Amino acid sequence: MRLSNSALASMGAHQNVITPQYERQQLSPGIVHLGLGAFHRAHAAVYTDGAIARGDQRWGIVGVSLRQADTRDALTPQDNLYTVAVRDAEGEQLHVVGALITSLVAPENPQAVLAAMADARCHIVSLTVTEKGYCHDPATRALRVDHPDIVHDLAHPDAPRSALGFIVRALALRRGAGLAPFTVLSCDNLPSNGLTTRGLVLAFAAMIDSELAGWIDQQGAFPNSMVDRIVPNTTEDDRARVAAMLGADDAWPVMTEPFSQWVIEDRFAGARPCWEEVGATLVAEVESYENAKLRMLNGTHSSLAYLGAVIGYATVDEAIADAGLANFIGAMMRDEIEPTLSRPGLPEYRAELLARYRNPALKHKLQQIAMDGSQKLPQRLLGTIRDRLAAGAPCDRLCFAIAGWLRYLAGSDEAGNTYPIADPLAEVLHAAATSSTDPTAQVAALLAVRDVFGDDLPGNPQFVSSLTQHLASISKYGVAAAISALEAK
Ligand code: CS2
Repeated sequence: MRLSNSALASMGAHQNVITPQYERQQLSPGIVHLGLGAFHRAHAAVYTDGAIARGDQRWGIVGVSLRQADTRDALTPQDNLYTVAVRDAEGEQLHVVGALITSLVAPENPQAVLAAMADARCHIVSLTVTEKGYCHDPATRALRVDHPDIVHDLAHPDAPRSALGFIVRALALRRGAGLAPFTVLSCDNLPSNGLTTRGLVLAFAAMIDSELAGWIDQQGAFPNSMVDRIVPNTTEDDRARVAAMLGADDAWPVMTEPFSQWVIEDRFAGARPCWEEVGATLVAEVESYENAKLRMLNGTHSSLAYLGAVIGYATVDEAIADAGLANFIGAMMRDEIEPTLSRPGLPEYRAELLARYRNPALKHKLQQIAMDGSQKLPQRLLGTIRDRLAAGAPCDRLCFAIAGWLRYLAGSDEAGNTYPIADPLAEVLHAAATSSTDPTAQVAALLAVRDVFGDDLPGNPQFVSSLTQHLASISKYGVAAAISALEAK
């Protein structure tokens, strides 16, 4: 039996399975979400499902995949129902989410996406399109006017490909129809994600119509938000286990941890769900939360991913079980990241992160986190390094992690097993890691990628020499011994 509305109706109450207790047919399309991946389905959609369950039917989600048809193909035959499996050492809880009402595939029918966004009932367009989906330069956060999707969307504004193209065209349609703009809610791991999105939308709109840009500037809303939940890719084993527990086949359940956090700046252009009643935090200022999360969680996640993968570990829990790596990551947070942050409770946050990494049920692949380093490292590690350098404070572990990335980019681990580098800049990065065996030359080649390092870091002698020394040590002794040497200093 396949998961569906009728299957749900015939399923008895199960322990450990929560199902929608509301009339799905009554939902109206209040949110259009761009980027219908596992993260959205395990995070914001769960909060929205909770808000709907409290009686507000305005918040059905129209999910949009900007590239592939696979999510739509999996979910449409099951009435857009799907399961969130929450797992840890204690066990597993299933939550069947009913908030998604339609799944669209943008390249097949951009008009349908624009129509949903321009619908008077739509108040919010949210996004999880990953860092590279913003078509910006990661070091400066400026719009890349030479990005192929941006070039395309400027030439064909009525059949866009990029998230920015869809947002600007839909806002133009709303303005033409005398409607208010929707709120644009970025849920990606970018610093000041709302402000960054606003800058990019305005830059793109100004290239099409300056009056439109002025209207968006005046009436639009782009709240910042901090999102946090670990969501590994779903495997065939996960599908089989969920089917057995649920008593119905779900073609694409999503896996996650018990922890979930969403901090949202309360600045909306129109209505919004009462997410604060179901666990989200609505506040006046989000940047300090975002910075702490990006630097503490994502910064150490990426460090673990590169260093752990080079050693030969497959998952986060395997890597953090290595005492040398765990101590290194803990000390990196305590001594080098926390002093750059202004939030209270950082030692407790650190302990909580290490405990989340140890979750043995998630099997979160290091290679999943390792992808797109060029888009991630500026906000995860390089900003922290800049702050430490400016304060004249040590940042050896942070630099060591960057050296670990460079070693990772060679494309094989210390046992000689190869893996592909998934990154929009993969070619130039792999070339930098392999063009020479001399660490000084490798570092120079990597730092030439100004999109990542900007113009300042490549000219900073302390940064360059620390990176070079650590790469030399990793190349000569291996990651584990190089960490021991560093910590013995
Ligand atoms: C991870 C994040 O894949 C990655 O780059 O660091 O997806 C991380 O799991 C989430 O941001 C946790 O909130």
